[in-house]
Amino acid sequence: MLHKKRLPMSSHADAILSDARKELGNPARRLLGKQVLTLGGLSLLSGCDLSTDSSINMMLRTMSGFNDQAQALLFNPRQMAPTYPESMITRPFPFNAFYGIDEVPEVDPASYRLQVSGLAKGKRAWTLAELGALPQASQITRHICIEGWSAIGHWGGVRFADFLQQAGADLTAKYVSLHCADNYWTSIDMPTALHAQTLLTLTYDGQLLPPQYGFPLKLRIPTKLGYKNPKHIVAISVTNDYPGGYWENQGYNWFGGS
Ligand SMILES: Nc1nc2c(c(=O)[nH]1)N[C@H]1C(S)=C(S)[C@@H](COP(=O)(O)O)O[C@H]1N2
Ligand SMILES: [Mo]
Repeated sequence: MLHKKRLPMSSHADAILSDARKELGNPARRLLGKQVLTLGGLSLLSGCDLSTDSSINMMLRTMSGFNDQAQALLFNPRQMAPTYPESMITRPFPFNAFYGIDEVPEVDPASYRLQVSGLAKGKRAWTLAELGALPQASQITRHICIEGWSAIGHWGGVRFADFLQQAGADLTAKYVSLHCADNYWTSIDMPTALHAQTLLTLTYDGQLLPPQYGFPLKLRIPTKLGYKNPKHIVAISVTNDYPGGYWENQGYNWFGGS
């Protein structure tokens, strides 16, 4: 059963996960009425404290086996990702991209514009100064990469919900796609875009976002896996047509989190 008593983790993790897998193989209705799981909830279920490499890997393997529909049923988009004290920030924070650190794109802040297109009234370009002038928020959350590592970081910026509102986005649209200076792209559903912890970040650890972590703009979504946290964003599009993504089109699960 999914919500069997929580057992001391490590030794029972395998058995609990295999139960969870069987559960997912059953008709979707069996999942309804059961405890709604988040990434954090799944980590408890799997006995993973999200800090042990082997248990993270195990959890991620299980997660990537879930199809989008099963995840949509299991994960509650209103659930909050855990936050952490400053003392737990991972230093140095890891770099990751589909290329090496020496190929990080250089974006000129003066000529930079964030282009908004699609189902939005305010189809316009935003300067960094304009984004910096919007109300700012910050978070210390855990970034989880499907490749099997996680790290806690400190990001600051504009709540994406506020930005979308300011940009005149149609908040009833299905998707928001995000396009990056390195030609990476990903897309998210509107409930995730509007989630209180989804942050259009301009800073890392109180400093301007460093190049390797996504200068000048990274969308931080702590309820999603790393590949759904695009760096170097240059264009945002609001759409009802499924936009896919760089890794998603190569088989990574589109839902990618809670
Ligand atoms: N533009 C862009 N964004 C990206 C990626 C990328 O290759 N290009 N990789 C993703 C993946 S898989 C991860 S784990 C995180 C890594 O972010 P970090 O370098 O800040 O740790 O960026 C995500 N966003
Ligand atoms: Mo990743």
